[in-house]
Amino acid sequence: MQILLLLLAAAGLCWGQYNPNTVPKRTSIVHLFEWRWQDIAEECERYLAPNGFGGVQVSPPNENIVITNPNRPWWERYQPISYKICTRSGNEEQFKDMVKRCNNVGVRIYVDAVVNHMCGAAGGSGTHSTCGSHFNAGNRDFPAVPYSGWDFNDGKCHTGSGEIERYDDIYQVRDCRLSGLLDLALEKDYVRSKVAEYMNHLIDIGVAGFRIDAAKHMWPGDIRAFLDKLHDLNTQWFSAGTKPFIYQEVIDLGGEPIKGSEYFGNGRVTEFKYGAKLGTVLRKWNGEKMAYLKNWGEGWGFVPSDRALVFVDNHDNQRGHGAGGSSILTFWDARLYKMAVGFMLAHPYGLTRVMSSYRWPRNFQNGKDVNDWVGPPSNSDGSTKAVTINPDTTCGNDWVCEHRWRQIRNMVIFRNVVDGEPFSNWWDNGSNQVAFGRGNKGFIIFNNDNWNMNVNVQTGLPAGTYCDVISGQKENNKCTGKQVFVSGDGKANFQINTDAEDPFIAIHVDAKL
Ligand code: QV4
Ligand code: CA
Repeated sequence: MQILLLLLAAAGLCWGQYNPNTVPKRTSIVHLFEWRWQDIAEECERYLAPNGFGGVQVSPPNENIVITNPNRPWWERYQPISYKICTRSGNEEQFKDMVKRCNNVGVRIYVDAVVNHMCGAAGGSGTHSTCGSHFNAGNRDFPAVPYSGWDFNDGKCHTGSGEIERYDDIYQVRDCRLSGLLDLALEKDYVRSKVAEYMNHLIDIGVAGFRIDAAKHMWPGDIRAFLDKLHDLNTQWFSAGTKPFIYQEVIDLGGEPIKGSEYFGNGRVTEFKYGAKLGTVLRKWNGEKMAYLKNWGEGWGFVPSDRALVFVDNHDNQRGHGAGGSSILTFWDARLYKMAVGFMLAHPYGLTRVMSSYRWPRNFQNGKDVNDWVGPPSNSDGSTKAVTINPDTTCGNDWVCEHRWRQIRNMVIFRNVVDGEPFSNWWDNGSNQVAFGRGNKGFIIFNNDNWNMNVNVQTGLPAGTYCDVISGQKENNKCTGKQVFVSGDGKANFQINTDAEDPFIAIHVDAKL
């Protein structure tokens, strides 16, 4: 095996960067957006490990600008000031404690690496930063890194504004400022080395990989260059020679010259078509219907499954930023959202990421949410509120905790149980009643039509009585929700009325009485 790894590594095919480095049979990651490190550490121990989550994507841990107008927007964390581990989520000691405690229970940490840029050109000068580091955006001066004017792309960008003005020009997309953010000169070895130094610091602490923010705005070769400088993962938790998992944020809905496939050499890419299309199908827009999901995955023009990071919504498009548009389903659309997440977690395509959000006071004016900037639940001093857990296991303090919703948590477990099993026994009614199995381990069925469903279908499962893990689960060898009887020939009867709380049923062999 070692020889094979060496050969693969030598051939530059070090496959490690496509592999999330999760412990076996943990197949999903969760984005605990804006959570504090101490809350994530606790969640790893009390919830994520016991329920089979593979890892956590955390918000950018490096020092960012402090913006007071609007008041502490969530997106200030996408405006770096330095690579010090120091934000509203916590300091370096708290970050280290989180990584250790999560790794010790087999839950990995993936860092959102914002390395294409620093703060906005209009960020001003002073110490309005989360660690008090001085900077001067006007002079491109970031002494806490250090970066100076030499380390930015100003001279390389040929648009009048210095910003990206058109996405059909691959040069300005990479070498000009995204929304006015000072664009780093990643063709310089010095800049590549500073980025790698930051990422290596995190790798040595014990993280398992990285989301590469705004990857579309960096040349694939420049990303490759700093990735090649990265250490192998910390052998306290990973076998020697393990590469960091890499997934790159490349928004490619088609129609632009820049494609996700350009970035495959570095790692996986975010497949934004996934959430946009699934939302359209479940909303039955544009004549879409669930029967068309029979060839879901590469059949819909998505990137290959082993290069895809998939999600129903993300922190941008759940609030109208980034890409996906109005079809994106979020926790605000709870009933359809659970169906979408359930479908995603049951289907074999891609590496799945579950979103975990906070509520904010949406305020639509002329179709736009004027409060899309509102940051995490916070105290009067601006500090982020703790995640409190209610007696019914939901979260308080306006943390939504979608990952704790029974239907979603149980489907994370479903995905683990069926891992490696083929997509099988597809059935549909030609409209919005569909079903499919995963080998002989699991089966799911949906009724998204506006009439009741009562059908007998082939599940592929061994005979027996199964607990539906959507309306309940198996507890003390009893079903707390619906039961499904699979007969000797693998067939079962499913009845789903349109007024069901959740119009879908899922069963698997670990939920069998
Ligand atoms: C504005 C004007 C600029 C002007 C500037 C002056 O747009 O023209 O020059 O003021 O300072 C915030 C503000 C934005 C402001 C910018 C710079 O919203 O109005 O520019 O700061 O001051 C997040 C938010 C952005 C936010 C940014 C930085 O979504 O609104 O900008 O953080 O704080 C594309 C990319 C994709 C990107 C997506 C949002 O291809 O990579 O847009 N997604 C990622 C992250 C996202 C983040 C960034 C990239 C930037 O997921 O959360 O943007 O790191 O599709
Ligand atoms: Ca760039």
